[in-house]
Amino acid sequence: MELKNDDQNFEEFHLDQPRGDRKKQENLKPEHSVQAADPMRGKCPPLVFYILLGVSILLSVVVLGTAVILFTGVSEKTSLSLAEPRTNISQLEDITQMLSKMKMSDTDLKMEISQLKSTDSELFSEMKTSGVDFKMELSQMKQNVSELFSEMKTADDDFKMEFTQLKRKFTEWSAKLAAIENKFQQQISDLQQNDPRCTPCATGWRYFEGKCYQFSESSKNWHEANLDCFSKQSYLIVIRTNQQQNFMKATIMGQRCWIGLNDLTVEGQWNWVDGTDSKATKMFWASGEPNNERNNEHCVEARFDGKWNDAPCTFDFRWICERPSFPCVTN
Ligand SMILES: [Ca+2]
Ligand SMILES: [Ca+2]
Repeated sequence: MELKNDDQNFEEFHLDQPRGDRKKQENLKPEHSVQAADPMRGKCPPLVFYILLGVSILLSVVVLGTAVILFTGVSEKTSLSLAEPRTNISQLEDITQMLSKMKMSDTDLKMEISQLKSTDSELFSEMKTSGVDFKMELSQMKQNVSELFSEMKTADDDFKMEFTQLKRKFTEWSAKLAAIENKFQQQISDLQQNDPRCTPCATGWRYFEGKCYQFSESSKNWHEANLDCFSKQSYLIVIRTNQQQNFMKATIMGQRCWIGLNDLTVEGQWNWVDGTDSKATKMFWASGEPNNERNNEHCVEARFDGKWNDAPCTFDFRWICERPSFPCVTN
């Protein structure tokens, strides 16, 4: 009751006061009244205020930080979203430039390929032309060589034929000459056989059964030996009897000598140089002879043992010349 009264008095007091005074009074009233009612109430308001203020500041900081973060995120997103188109445009421009360069390179490449094709075609054409020319030249050369070989073969055949004919004629003439000389010498011998001044053979010749023989001191081929005998009015020895064969064998004393037998005219057909028929005389061939080895043995030699062997006419042997004896030759 006392409080109520005090309030009422207080109200009355304020009603009686001017407004300005009343505010002063109002401001002063709680202090005085609280202090008067509860001495602890004067200390609480500042603490709450500070707490509230701190909370408010904290909230403000949180809100502000959140806003800043959100704003930053949005800004970044915005900046990124703005930068992407620029990057894409730049990349697109780069791709466009690359495509343009590739197109130019492709055009250049096509031109080079075209030039290469043209060059290749020209080169192939030139090679083809050269190949045709070369084939023609080669064909012409082959033909020339073939003609040359043909001419050489013809010339060789003609030469061989002429040589064979000459040899045959030579042999025939040799035989005829020897036969004539033999006959002539025989006639002389018959006319002068009783002359005591005569000797059968000239100096250097050996007499045997009506014939004179000379043995060479050197070696020559068959044709040279045959010519040597002709130059001495004689011929290569003609062996007609066993006695002549033994005389020849004993005289040569193991040396190989040409005799006047050959098959130069016809292979296998043996002829004596004086025309004596070989079929009418005895032959003294060595065992296995004549064998015409390598188809090149056409002249006959007397071997070391006196047996006969057909041999190449180009071999060099000694030789024996034969001629009829001269009953009336004076030394
Ligand atoms: Ca022969
Ligand atoms: Ca032989």
